[in-house]
Amino acid sequence: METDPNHDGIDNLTAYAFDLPPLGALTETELARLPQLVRQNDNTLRFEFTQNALLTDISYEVETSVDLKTWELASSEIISQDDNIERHGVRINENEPRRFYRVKLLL
Ligand SMILES: [Ca+2]
Repeated sequence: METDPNHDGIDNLTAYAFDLPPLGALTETELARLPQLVRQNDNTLRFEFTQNALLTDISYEVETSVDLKTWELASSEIISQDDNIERHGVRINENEPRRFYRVKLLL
């Protein structure tokens, strides 16, 4: 089975996890559900992503690394909620020269 039938670079598991439609072109609003850095009104940076609280067959772990080799768990907090759709965020310390973040999906 093809994991990316619409060839947009987002496989079906990722689309499912971040509440995106698996087919068709994604809107800007839908794309914003994917993990990304978001500049806040107070000029701080946050790593944000959206998850559907009703999904019980998948879990999310935010990981962080300084070298892309060793990863450690980071804690995210719910920054907004609209029914079952939760927006999660991790505050970025911009005093650090470099740090990477990712969301690990666990089935
Ligand atoms: Ca796709």
